[in-house]
Amino acid sequence: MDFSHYWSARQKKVEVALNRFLPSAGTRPKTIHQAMRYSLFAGGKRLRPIICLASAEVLHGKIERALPLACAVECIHTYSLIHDDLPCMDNDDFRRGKPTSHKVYGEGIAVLAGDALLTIAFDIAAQCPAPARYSHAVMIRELAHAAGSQALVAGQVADLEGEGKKITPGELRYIHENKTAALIASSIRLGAMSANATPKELERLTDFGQSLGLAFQVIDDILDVTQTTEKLGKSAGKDITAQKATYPALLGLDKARLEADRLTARARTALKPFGKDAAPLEAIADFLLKREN
Ligand code: GRG
Repeated sequence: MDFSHYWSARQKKVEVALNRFLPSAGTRPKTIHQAMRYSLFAGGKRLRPIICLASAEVLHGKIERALPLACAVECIHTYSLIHDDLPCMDNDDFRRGKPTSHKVYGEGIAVLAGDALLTIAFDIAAQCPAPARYSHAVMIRELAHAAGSQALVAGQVADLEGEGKKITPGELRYIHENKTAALIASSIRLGAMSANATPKELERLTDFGQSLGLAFQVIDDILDVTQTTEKLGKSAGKDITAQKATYPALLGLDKARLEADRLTARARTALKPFGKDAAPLEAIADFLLKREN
């Protein structure tokens, strides 16, 4: 498998679909549609939509059927980044290699661009054809849960409340599971649902997604202390400045790396029953472990 070709072809597919789903930059009111597009097309990796499509692919589903769900997840992710960067949250000036939304459009429009991306995600997801085992209601509720107060928002709340405090490894895991792993696991689950996964297949892919999501955040914590702002496209060293609890801070860099290895191995084990069909997801897990941004 030529992974870099696979990844860039999938990115292209996602870019084209997102462009089709989003109102044009000239749609009234222009400012909000420009701001939504500014952040959405700022050069994100497209990890979540790509794993959503790959999950469908593992089950021999058509990736076109998963595309609306993949794009919906990316809209939710981008909303969360815009809001996370606001002065009242993480207060960052730099994201995806560009000035953050509020730096370009002001705080009011940045809040609204996030709101509008969150809302349009559900409109886009509803355009996914429903497979036999999963109704639209089930898939929309999956997305709502992943974005809501018991997952993504829960993680952000715990993160905000934990700043400057000494937190336990269990509390750190709670933050990472909710702030990061929940949306990653849901991306996998939604891709699997679009391909009409059996309950057992869905369970295995959920296990994969949860371990991959945690590994992704441990690696993100490591990169924050080992990479430059230019390489990351977002401010490096932020976690230390904000006195955030991270895996390197809690365990040290070497043990944090071992934890990322362990979680990636656990993710790969969950794929074993799929045999060779799981090749795209295995390759993605390996790529994420070695990534530099
Ligand atoms: C505002 C409700 C709300 C939640 C914010 C996403 C988030 C929660 C905070 C952003 C900061 C952070 C470290 C989040 C953890 C998830 C993460 C590592 C996001 C960055 O994801 P990438 O690397 O980003 O996939 P790109 O830009 O490539 O899409």
